[in-house]
Amino acid sequence: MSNVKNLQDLLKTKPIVKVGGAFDAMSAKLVEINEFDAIWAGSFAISATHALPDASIMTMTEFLAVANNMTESCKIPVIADCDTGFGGPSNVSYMVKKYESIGVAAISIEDKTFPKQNSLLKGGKQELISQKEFVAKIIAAREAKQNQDFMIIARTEALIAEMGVDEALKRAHAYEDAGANAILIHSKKNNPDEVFEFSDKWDGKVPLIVVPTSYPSVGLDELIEHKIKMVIYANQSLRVAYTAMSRVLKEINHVNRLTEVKEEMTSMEKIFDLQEMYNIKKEEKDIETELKKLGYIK
Ligand code: SPV
Ligand code: MG
Repeated sequence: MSNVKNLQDLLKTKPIVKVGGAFDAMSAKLVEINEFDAIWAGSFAISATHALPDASIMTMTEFLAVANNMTESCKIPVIADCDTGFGGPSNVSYMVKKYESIGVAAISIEDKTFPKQNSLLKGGKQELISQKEFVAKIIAAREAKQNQDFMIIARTEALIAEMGVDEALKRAHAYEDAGANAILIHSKKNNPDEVFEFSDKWDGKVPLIVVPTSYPSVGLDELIEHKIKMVIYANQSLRVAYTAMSRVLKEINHVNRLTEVKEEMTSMEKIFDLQEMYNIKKEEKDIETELKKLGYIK
């Protein structure tokens, strides 16, 4: 089954679809190994791993290459965070073709101005383009996709821009009418109240998605109760990688010998498994057998 179909089926059959954030092929594989339903290729985490701001600095081609590494190494669906769509409707059209061709199951675009700044940045610039301009981008995305199951996620930043729940609902309805297959409603509040006000009033047909980074005490049960169909744990893997790496590097730099390091480290065996190192050994054996058959090796 294609991943595109797979994601749609998960949304239909599961009470809530759980998506883990990743920033490269290894973190994406860890999301898969730890049994999430799908992978979020987030612009914040990917920018951070390039030591760059999450502010439309990296190009589409750079983000695409990271997503491609994920789709090549994982079986579960990849959802690509495509920020504002890298320009106007024509850019969105080109972007959808590119992302669909590498096997991504869904793209997410948001209704902010380009260049955007991370939604949770203190004092960040959070300005929206007009509803009409964003509807034009969704139409372009809808027209560009080849597989009807490929998902266009429309993310409204109306709450992030402090424009209120009514504006968010008005935009979400317009985005659904234009062809969006899901709505991502984002919030920077430290409680889920405005998100739940939105979801309780939502009477559209397409599923709702949330990213509870700023309100982490919300329960999965509460999300389900309030009609949320997908939850994205966008950046926790990145943040724990930062903590673990900093901790062990600090220790290594202060010890005389490596055995003094207390930090728990993954064995090389586990990494060999992840990178399928033993496939190389098997391939070598197969080639050797062939070479023997052909008389090159006695
Ligand atoms: C991301 O993970 O890149 C997101 C979510 O877009 S947020 O960082 O909250 O904007
Ligand atoms: Mg992002």
